[in-house]
Amino acid sequence: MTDISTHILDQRMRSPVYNASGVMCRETTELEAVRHSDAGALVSKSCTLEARDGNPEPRYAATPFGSINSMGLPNHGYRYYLDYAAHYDYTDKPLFISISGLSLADNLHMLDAFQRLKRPLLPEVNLSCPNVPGKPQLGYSFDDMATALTAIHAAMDIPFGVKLPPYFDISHFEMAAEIFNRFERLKFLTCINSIGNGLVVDTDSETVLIKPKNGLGGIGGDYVLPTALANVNTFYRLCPDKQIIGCGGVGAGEQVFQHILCGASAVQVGTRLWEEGAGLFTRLNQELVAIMQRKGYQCLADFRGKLRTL
Ligand code: RRO
Repeated sequence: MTDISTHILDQRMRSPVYNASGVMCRETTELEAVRHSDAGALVSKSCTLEARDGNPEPRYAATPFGSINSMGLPNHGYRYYLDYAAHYDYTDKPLFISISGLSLADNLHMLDAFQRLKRPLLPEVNLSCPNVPGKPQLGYSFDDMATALTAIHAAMDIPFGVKLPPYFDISHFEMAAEIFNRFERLKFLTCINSIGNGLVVDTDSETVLIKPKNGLGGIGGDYVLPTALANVNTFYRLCPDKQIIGCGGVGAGEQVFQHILCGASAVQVGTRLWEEGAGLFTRLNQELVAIMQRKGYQCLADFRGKLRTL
């Protein structure tokens, strides 16, 4: 028997794979589809204090190697997801709630409402939305991020996590890790959000693919796998008391395996889920099991974080 179950904090997941925030999670019908799939957990669309329509369309495009998006945080407002979380059956699979306030005060307000539910939901604070014009990604401003985490940590009685932008420089990994390690109840780091502000060009029409921001948008899919794995493995090494959730470039069981080998405790899927739908999770589980059987691994702990260097 091959066991692909995992834990985030004390919560068991039957499979390590689930949706990345932003994909199949804005509507309760979509959240329910992920819940009824072979995903091991689900996470809601990043929410704001008030509902948002998001950026003008087209704002997502599939490309040969992945996707580009500038959704602009379309969501129903936090009360909609609060209601879902209030009625959720937590014996089924873990529920993560993504929070992406437009200010620290908004984040504190929403986090307080969610923790007052006194349910075992797992808040994932999004420090890395690349697509709201005029709002820089907090994860790239180390002083502002430290200030925000200090206030959030002081206000939180329950464990929480953060969704991080990709980092590209060793000094930035070290500075970010030093900040995260200050906060005991910050228990998980989700690496990575899309690579912000890429540009995909159509040669025939000589145009951009999406309307907002002159075509700039967050890049996901195959393009981002090496960056995602670098972030997972580096924070796994630098933050030994945190759990890492991998995200980026997963299209098959092989990439799930690689994320776990680099140290991920669970693995989110964005672009590929958008393209393939929730049946994807059944396939990923089967492909992961096949790789583990070929290698003689019985459970994820047999290889998690055991990436070898030369
Ligand atoms: O809604 C979005 O445009 C969006 C968000 Br909040 C995010 O965190 N990452 C992304 O690629 N798109």
